Amino acid sequence: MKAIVFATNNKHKISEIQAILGDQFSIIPLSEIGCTEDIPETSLTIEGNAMQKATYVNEKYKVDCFADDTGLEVEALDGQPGVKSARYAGPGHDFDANVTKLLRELNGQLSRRARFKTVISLITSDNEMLFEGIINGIITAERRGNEGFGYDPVFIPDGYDKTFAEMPAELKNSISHRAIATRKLIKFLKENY
Ligand code: ITT
Repeated sequence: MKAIVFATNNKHKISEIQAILGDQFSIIPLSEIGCTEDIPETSLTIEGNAMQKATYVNEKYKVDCFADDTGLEVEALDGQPGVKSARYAGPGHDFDANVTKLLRELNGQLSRRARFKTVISLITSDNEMLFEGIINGIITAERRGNEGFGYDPVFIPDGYDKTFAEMPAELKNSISHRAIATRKLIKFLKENY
């Protein structure tokens, strides 16, 4: 089976993307190439951060790799937290504090519409590519469910009545922002890698 480095420190992303890749490609984690440091994410856009993470690993470790940058864009908050989704409530990547802040900011707002956007950047010796996945939905008033991670307990995708955290992982992994972007990555890798 072909293998490629996934430039992430987020274990949830690794298990979701490996589940979507199935037995077509396997992921080499950063620990296996000796990359244990925090990768800089200083861009003002999701696309820029995805490319920054993949470029960092490609240049420093001389490996083909891909990275995922994801943001939750909330209509009533002018697209926030967006590119700052991981650090919305402050540095430290605290999922729970981020969700608490989001629910507080949305208190009393008329629109609860939001979307998840994932951009996957791929860098190989022959190509630099971006693949996007977007899913629209609404933010609930309270947390619901224990599956998934991050903002999953408060996001209901359009066409469903459960949050991502109330769904079995197989369902989230078949419809999510990350699933849409990953399927585009798989198609490209199958044809070009
Ligand atoms: P990397 O090492 O890949 O950068 P990260 O956790 O810092 O991992 P991001 O910069 O892409 O990831 O930050 C996005 C944040 O948005 C992440 O910390 C989660 O809180 C949230 N998030 C990302 N994907 C999500 C998903 O599928 N469901 C719910 N929340 C998600």
